[in-house]
Amino acid sequence: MKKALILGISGQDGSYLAKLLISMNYEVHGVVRRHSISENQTSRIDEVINDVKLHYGDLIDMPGLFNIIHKVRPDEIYNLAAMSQVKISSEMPYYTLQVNGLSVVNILEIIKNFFPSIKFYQASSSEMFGNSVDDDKYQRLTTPMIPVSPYGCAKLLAFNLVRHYRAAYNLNLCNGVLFNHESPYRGSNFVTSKVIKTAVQIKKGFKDKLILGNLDSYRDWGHAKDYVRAIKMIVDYPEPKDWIVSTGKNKSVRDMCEYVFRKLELDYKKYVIQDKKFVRNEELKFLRGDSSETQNILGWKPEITFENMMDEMIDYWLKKI
Ligand code: NAP
Ligand code: F7E
Repeated sequence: MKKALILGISGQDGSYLAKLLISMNYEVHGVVRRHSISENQTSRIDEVINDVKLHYGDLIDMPGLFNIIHKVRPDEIYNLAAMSQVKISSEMPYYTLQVNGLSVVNILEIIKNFFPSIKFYQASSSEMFGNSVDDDKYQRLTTPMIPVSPYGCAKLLAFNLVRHYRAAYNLNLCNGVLFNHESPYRGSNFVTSKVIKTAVQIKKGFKDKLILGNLDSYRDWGHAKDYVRAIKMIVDYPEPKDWIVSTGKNKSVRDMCEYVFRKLELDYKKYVIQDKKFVRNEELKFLRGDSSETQNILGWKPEITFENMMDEMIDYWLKKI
């Protein structure tokens, strides 16, 4: 039985990945942080709680991580843990750099010095590109990476560390550069969940407006379930390297609002207002990834459409509220 250690198992992607690995007969271990409300530690993994082994830890606690890795002896480590909200990263830049960037060197040092056979996956992000776009209006691995947030800067540090340790020490390390991906488990301070949750509250009469920031930024939105399938295929590929995971299609925040409100038989123009409180200091305006190499070599392709994903999230919030 292979063993996997998921850092960030309680997050959106961690919970989908845990389910996938359990279905593949893995012994799944995960690191959770201590919360004062203990239910919050595991609310997204309640369904599989008896099938995973949890360990308390934190990415910035290197001795703690060493002890977990030493005890578990995983075949694979998936680093999905991060302070993952881009706007909040401007409010806590130092912490974001520590968790999302510097902590990765701790894990890489542990692997290099003690467990060099471990396969390591790093959750890299399209936020690393900033506003760079190729002439054909796609981002790919060769597109310059000029991040526009502390989050993006930290992810770029980790991305480069992984690339460097792989080349310098011949380790089995890979980066998945994933574009935005959503699901019913998406935190409600990310724009898709925020829009859907608030639109449902408006529909049910609990709210009368939705306050947003920039409506004209474009995102390449896929489904987390499809993207964790790609993560596993990346780790299983015999040669460790870096990959783009995206749908290749994008929409504006405005298009997304229009779709969600229309589905609920509402006109978004009557409810959506803008406030600079939600506008970013430096906006990333346009993301659309070229994942053709990933699709051609790994045989991965996204299966869930944007519309099906939105409908699933709308149903989820209609039942929850
Ligand atoms: P998420 O829902 O915010 O989950 C993040 C996970 O990291 C949570 O389990 C969180 O634990 C944990 N975490 C945060 N700080 C930690 C720390 N200091 N020590 C240990 N664990 C910590 O994020 P996600 O959407 O699943 O994304 C997974 C990864 O992919 C992240 O690294 C994210 O930056 C990256 N990524 C995401 C996207 C996307 O669109 N979703 C795209 C590209 C890259 P708590 O529950 O305790 O907070
Ligand atoms: O914003 C705009 C906002 O917070 C999307 C993370 O998973 O993907 C995610 O980062 C867009 C931005 O995601 C609001 O300005 C407008 O243009 O849902 P988001 P993100 O910043 O793209 C990347 C790939 C990651 O790696 C990250 O971890 O929506 N927007 N009004 C708003 N966004 C939010 N959150 N709230 C608003 O009110």
